[in-house]
Order: sequence, then structure tokens, then C-alpha cells
Amino acid sequence: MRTNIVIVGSGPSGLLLGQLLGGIGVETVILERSSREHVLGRVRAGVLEQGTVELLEEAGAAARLHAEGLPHAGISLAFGGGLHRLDLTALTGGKHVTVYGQTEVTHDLMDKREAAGLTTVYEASNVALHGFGGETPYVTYDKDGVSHRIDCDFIAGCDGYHGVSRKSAPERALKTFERTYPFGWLGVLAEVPPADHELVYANHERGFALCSMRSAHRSRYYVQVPADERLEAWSDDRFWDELRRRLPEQTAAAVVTGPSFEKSIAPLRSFVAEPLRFGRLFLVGDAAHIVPPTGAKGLNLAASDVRYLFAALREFYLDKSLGGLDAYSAKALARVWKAVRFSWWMTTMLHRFPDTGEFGQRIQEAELDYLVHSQAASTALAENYVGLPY
Ligand code: FAS
Ligand code: PHB
Repeated sequence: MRTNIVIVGSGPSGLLLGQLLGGIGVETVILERSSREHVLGRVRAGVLEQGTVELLEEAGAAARLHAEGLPHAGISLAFGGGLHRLDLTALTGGKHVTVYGQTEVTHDLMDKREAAGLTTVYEASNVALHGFGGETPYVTYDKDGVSHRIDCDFIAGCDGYHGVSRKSAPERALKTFERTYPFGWLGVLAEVPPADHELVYANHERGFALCSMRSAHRSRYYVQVPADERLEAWSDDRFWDELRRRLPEQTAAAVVTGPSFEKSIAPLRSFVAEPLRFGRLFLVGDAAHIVPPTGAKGLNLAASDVRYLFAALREFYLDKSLGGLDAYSAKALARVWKAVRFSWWMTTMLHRFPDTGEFGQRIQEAELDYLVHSQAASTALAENYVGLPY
């Protein structure tokens, strides 16, 4: 078999890249190791930057997003018993974010791909990348006990942190940067109305908490837990009690509790791999970088990489120029590192660190107090949160 581009991974980055390329007549095959149902069963991101929405519009996959997504003009920071709203739209000259679950983005992109008759091979095992250091790369994989080979022009590694693509890069050519955090996020989904009409990020001496949502009837909440915490230790009652302890009184009183239908613990880490290109292999999204979800950047950074790589591939196929592909890694990484910094800063400002002590708690509260009363500091947070220019 032959195609223009083999995309490894059917997450948001692989699907979005495939949809955009399909729109300009560039053929792709997506190889996904899990089943379609497993991919759709994941609960992850919830906040889309305007640039991500625009890319989904360009891919023709934004109809449901505009019908069901929730435009948000602000967020609130809770600390010292008070609640402080940041008017993102006023601070950024009119920008906003859209609350729309990653699961829905993935579903919409899968539907578009299937409607276009584009090929995705689910439950593809033993995916292996070959020849990407030269001009004739190819990918092999097994499906239902049969081995297959796909020859292609390029390989897009959209297979996440645990994927095969980054691990296929020549070790001497790859540099990685990492910081792990001594805590994780315990998240629940419940069919209950949200406690606030916008997101609430809470700093509390017991630990961080986040009030988010998926719709006016479905809430997404998180509390910080130790990195080695066991999910079995958390009944719904314990979760709701701990969440309300970490929120200001008026917000806690507005929390509507109910049975969770999803409960999971996500570890937090900052990770970047450089460069993002190895000959005819390109790394995209979580395959190349991971951010703590505090800044709501993970999914949006995946879309950012897709925007740069799509523009470069369009230049190659339509203008026969390699310039965009040569510039992809540096361009994408420049924006990645700014989002990695912002996510690290939000995480260090809002979470309880084991060794931070009373002094550290006071410093965090002082930084938050300065932030919500300084136009300059609030603007800096707002312009990063809604998404920096590309
Ligand atoms: P993904 O990991 O989504 O997709 C990679 C795909 O490749 C997967 O379908 C995988 O099955 C497949 N794959 C892996 N190895 C393969 C192989 N060898 N062969 C073939 N296929 C292979 N971001 C936020 O902004 N906010 C959040 O709250 C948030 N919460 C998160 C919670 C968790 C538990 C995790 C893991 C991530 C979270 N993220 C969050 C980040 C997340 O949204 C990612 O940024 C986003 O999924 C990135 O998309 P992709 O790059 O497509 O990678
Ligand atoms: C979510 O709704 O899952 C969410 C929102 C904002 C974040 C992280 C997660 O910063």
C-alpha cells in the first residue's frame, strides 16, 4: 500500500491533521493501536483556545462545537476565602475561550473522517517506523494477525507520550526536558449543574481544586492529590466534601453533588522533546510535549503543532517547497515552550507543594493578591490563557 502521509495515532492531533490534509487532497492513513470506542472513552481536556476553534472550523468540524460549546469570557481565582474574577475578554481586547470536551472534538473529527471515506486502521499493533532518515519512509503494523506495510512521503507521529514515534527517533539526536510534580489531579464527571458559570481555579492550604464543566448540566471537578494516591481511597462523598473544603463559602454552597460517572487520577508533568523533526518523521502534540493541565494547554498545544505542520505540508505539496518543513520544529517549539512556562507558572502558583510550608503558602497568596489587583499581571495571565499568537 502507498499513501502520502502515515499518521500514527487517532487522538485529536492525528485526526485534525488528517482532516486538514484531506481538505487539500493530500492522502493520509491513520494507524491507531486502540479501538475507536476506547479512544472515545477517554475524558481529558475541556477548554479550547480561539485558535483551536478556528482550526476546527477550517477542518469543517466545528458545527457541534458552535451549537453546544460554551464561550467563556472569564475565569475566577479563589484564594484566602475570596473569589476574584478575571475578565479575559476585557483584558485581551475581545478574546474568549470555549468550553467543549476533548471527547466531543475527537468524536466530531472521527465522524468527519469517516464521512470523507478516509482510512483509519484501529487496533493496529506493532506499529514500526522505517526509512524516515532517507527519502522513502514506510510503516509496518499488524492487524488481525496479518502484517502490513505502507510506503509514504512522510510520517506524522501523533501517538502521544507513550507512543512509538518519539521512541523511534535516533537517541543521540533527541534531547528531552522534564519536571515531574509531587501530586496529581483526581477528577470526576457528574451529571449535575456547575457551581459557577465559569471556571474556578482554587488555591487552598489543603490543596488545589478546579471547578469546570462540560455543559449546563454536566460538571467536571478536580482536586489535587498526592502523586501516589489510590483511586479506591476516594468515595464520591469524600470527594465532594474535600472539594467544598477547598472552595470559598459562596462557591462551596453552590456545588450540587451527585453520583460521579467518571473518576480518574492524572499524573502531572512538564515534558518537552527536541527537535520535532527527524528527516521525514515529524512529532506532534503529546508525542513531543506534556504540560500540567493547570493552564488548559495540552490539547491546544497539539492543535498548535498541527497548524504549523499542516501549513508546512501544504507548502510542500502545493508549492513544492521544503521551507516550511525545515522551519516546523523551531516554529512549533517556540510556542510550545511559552505554553510550558505558563502551565508551570500556573501550577506552582496554585498547588500545595509538600515542602512549601506556611511561608510558601503566604507567598502564593501574595502573588495571587497582586495578580488580581494588577492590570498588568492580570493581562499577562489572560493573554496566555486565551492563547498567544501563532
Ligand atoms: P493523544 O494521547 O490524545 O492521542 C495519541 C493516540 O495515539 C492515542 O489514541 C493512542 O491510543 C495512540 N497511540 C499511542 N501509541 C500508539 C502506537 N504505538 N501505535 C498507534 N497508535 C498509538 N489537556 C488539557 O488541556 N486539559 C486537561 O484537563 C487534560 N487532562 C488530561 C488528562 C489525562 C489523563 C491525559 C493523559 C491528558 C490530559 N490532557 C489535558 C492532555 C490531553 O488533552 C492531550 O494534550 C491531548 O490528548 C493531545 O492529543 P494528541 O497529541 O492527539 O495525543
Ligand atoms: C477540564 O474541564 O477538564 C479542564 C479545564 C481547565 C483546565 C484543566 C481541565 O485547566
